[in-house]
Amino acid sequence: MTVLVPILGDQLSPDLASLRGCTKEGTVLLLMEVREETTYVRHHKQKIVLILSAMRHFAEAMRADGWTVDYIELLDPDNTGSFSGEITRAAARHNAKAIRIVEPGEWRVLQDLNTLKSSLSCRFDILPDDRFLCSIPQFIGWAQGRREIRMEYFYRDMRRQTGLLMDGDDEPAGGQWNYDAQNRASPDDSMDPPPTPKFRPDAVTQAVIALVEQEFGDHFGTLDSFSWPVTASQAQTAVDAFIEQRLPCFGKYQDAMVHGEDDLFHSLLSTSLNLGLLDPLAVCRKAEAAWRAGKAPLNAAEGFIRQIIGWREFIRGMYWFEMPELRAANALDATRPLPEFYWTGETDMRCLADCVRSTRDNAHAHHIQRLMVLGNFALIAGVLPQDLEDWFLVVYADAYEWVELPNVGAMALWADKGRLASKPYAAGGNYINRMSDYCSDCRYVVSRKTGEGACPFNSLYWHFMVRNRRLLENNSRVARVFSTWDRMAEKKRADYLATAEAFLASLEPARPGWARDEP
Ligand code: FAD
Ligand code: DLZ
Ligand code: SF4
Repeated sequence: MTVLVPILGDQLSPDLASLRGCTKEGTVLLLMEVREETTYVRHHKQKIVLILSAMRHFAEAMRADGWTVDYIELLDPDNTGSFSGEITRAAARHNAKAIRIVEPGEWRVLQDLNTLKSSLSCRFDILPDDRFLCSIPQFIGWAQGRREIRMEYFYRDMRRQTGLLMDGDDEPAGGQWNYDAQNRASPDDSMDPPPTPKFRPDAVTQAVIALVEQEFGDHFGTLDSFSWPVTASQAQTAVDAFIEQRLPCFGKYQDAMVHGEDDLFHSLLSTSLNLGLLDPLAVCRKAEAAWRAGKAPLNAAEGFIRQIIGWREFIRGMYWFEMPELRAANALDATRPLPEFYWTGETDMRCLADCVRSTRDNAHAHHIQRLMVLGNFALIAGVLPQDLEDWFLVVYADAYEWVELPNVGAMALWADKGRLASKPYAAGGNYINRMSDYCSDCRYVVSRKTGEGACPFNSLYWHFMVRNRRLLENNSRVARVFSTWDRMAEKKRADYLATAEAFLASLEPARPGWARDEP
């Protein structure tokens, strides 16, 4: 009689709660490559390679450490194609007296596991995922009953809880909790981002690449440049390179965008954090140590740590707090289908074309590209949230619903009516021009507001505000926008709206089948 410990593809951590207290002799670890997960959306090819290769490497490492691992490959003829089917089969195969699993990252999978639990006769424990610093009940306790749920206050509690960047129990290092005001520099000539480490595919990854080309060859994205860390030790190499070479400028240029420069000073650690190859707290402690040793400024270390113990934890808490309603949320009644250029990159808008190119080639785009270019465009063009959510879930190697959905639905599209973000992140071309070098070579003219050749972001911004006036004009952070609109000459207002409408009419909707298989 054994204990069966199923480990999901984003739970690749040797100190999982489900393994604690288990003996190597009496335990079987179960890893499952299943079609339900590889195809519930048509993931970017690099995302599937990353997850399956990391799973295979993790299984090897656990075997080498003395654990018994039952690994179900995708093409195993007996593979039932689902977590439930494979756990049921394995429970019988190993005569399991108990099953222990860490709670999954996604609501959809938790529903399936709860159904499975009620159908199996052996003991079935679903344990909290304590790789996150804030448990789901702790977050819900914090959020429930608050008038405003804001990341900043949550983040301060996480600083106190972890002791990161604290002077004593209650004082933030340097006297301020947040140095964001120093983190908004535009790109400039002195910027010289060092190359990020690239991890060339080994034999295991190459076998998975061949498998993915064979089974999912028509999914979005290219595989030529696959170089993500697929083991914990590669991920550590990436952390060390980041802390030493890029952390010092991370804060300052956090919001900058440069055509063809895909990584800048970002860490590129999200794929490893989300797979479980890295411990978030350990990564933050390294960043803090770099600051304390005088190797990185405080605004950089604080900015980076805030992304992880603030935003990442907050987003995960909000997911479980708001599901399942968040998946259907559409507070702004947006109905436009996602434009085809999100998949093809074929658009004259240089900012969007570059972001889609990076997404296709790397299964990655950095935060400000996701929020202020890809998200902002969809927001002001009125794209249906569920279309954009599917796109984001497909295209990024770090995308799981727990992190994608609150970022896209709530942060970028304000579909939750501001429960997560106090105002919509809507912006015209000026913002993109200030933070990037995109506009100088664009077919559109960023300073032109209306008519032929005008940057589409400019008129769409006003079209969005006017469309949503009823909901937004009572928001104190947006209200003055409407005073500006009301003071504009009538002709100018009409030109804005007509320019936006002509542009919207020219958008080609995405053909069906990019994100999900057609029924
Ligand atoms: P860095 O800029 O180096 O930041 C460091 C770390 O902070 C990241 O690795 C990540 O773990 C964390 N982080 C920063 N911001 C966020 C955030 N808003 N939410 C959660 N974690 C954060 N991140 C994902 O991991 N998966 C997603 O599917 C995802 N979808 C997004 C969709 C939109 C519309 C937006 C605006 C953001 C999204 N993010 C997502 C957050 C962020 O863009 C990525 O985490 C980041 O770009 C990953 O690159 P990096 O590791 O170089 O990050
Ligand atoms: C995303 C993904 C993919 C593409 N494939 C698998 C897989 O074959 N086996 C697996 O265990 N996990 C996979 N995953 C990750 C799961 O979708 C993820 O673990 C759940 O959605 C819970 O977050
Ligand atoms: Fe994007 Fe407008 Fe700038 Fe062109 S001009 S790159 S469309 S913001």
